[in-house]
Amino acid sequence: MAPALPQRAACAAMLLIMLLGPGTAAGAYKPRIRKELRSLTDEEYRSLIIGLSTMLTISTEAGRRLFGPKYIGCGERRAAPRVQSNGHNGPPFMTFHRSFLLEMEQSLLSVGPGLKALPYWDITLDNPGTGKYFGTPKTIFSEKYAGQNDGDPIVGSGVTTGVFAWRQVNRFIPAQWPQYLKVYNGSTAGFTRGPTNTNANPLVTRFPTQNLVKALKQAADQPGGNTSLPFAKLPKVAFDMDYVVNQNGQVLLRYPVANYQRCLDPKTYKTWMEWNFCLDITILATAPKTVDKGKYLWPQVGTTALLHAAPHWTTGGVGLKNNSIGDMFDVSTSPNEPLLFPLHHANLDRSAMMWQAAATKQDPSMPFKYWHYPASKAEYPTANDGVLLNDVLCSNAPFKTIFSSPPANPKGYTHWEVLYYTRPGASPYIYDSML
Ligand SMILES: [Cu+2]
Repeated sequence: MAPALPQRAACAAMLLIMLLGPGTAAGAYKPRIRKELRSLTDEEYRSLIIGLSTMLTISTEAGRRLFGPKYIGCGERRAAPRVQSNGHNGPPFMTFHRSFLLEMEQSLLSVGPGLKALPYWDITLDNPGTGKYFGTPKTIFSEKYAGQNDGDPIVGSGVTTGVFAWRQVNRFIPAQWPQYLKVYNGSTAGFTRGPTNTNANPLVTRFPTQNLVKALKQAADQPGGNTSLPFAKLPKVAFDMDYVVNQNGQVLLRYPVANYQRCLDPKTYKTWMEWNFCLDITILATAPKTVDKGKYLWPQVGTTALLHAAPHWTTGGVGLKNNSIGDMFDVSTSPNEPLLFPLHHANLDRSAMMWQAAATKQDPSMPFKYWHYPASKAEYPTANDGVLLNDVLCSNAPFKTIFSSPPANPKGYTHWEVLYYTRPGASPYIYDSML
């Protein structure tokens, strides 16, 4: 299919920039450098927490008067309406999260200029046994950072440790969300959680990871797997969970460096979707029939495709009854975990950016092909509405201000624009591991 006109113009501009070099076309190229959480200076970390706390308490309107037009309060920052607008389960996973994080980063920087860029959380540094910070005061599961991996059983697995200890999830107030009511009405328990999440704990919740292991084993023991779990339909996934049990009897999922690195190889994972399949087991489960799903699971490292899921699962967990799930496990509203959510997804974006850079080095025409991001249903038959290359990203709650140029379509940026504006050599930010 011929690209849409704005896309052709963008291709021409991209060609010019590649020929001249980014520095020649638009002045010296100085992207923000995103660092690992534990590499932040004390001042940067303080600014991050002040920024997050401010965004959780001050509305967009009030915040813009104080901090300028890039500020965004938690009401708009929450993912739910956007998730209902197709930010998951297919090609848009990373264009959505990249945009979401960029919007958040710009807001954080406007609140706390001591922060230079959004940090990321490298889960492999906390990997039980081999992670550099595992068992040290610098582990993310410490008082300084996110608190314990499992919540406190005395308060129904609520989070009572870490920098955001005792934080409450907002109740859903329809009058606060008039523009989104068609797609989002809060949880059945009346909180800003996913529509089917019955968790009634007002505290941010982290159910024990051992519940999850139990639930997955039960699913695996059922004939044909548990059909309510999309990933359980995948061959041999249900379930070779890779975990250890610590001296307190807590289950900790493992995610070693080799798994993270595997997804970066453009020789094995040649296209945008192949990288996605490596990263995310749910995307793999919803892939078209023609995709050889086993390629991404076996005989390779079985849990590679849990790079997205593992931190959600181990910190969110499940309640084992009535579809009650922990906040980080809730696909609609996991930003209720103010530190873990953005930093984990920045780590996924880091993988995407490194893969894109490696794929471009191998084949310099990749940016012109948008890394083979699907542009039509013929290319990706299981695509939902709004997720193809030229579609407006999250049309129910679109992104309109994340780049310095306005969107070509006044309704909001499209997936190709996100890929275009964040391409190697032009993105407003990169990661320290790319230097
Ligand atoms: Cu996620």
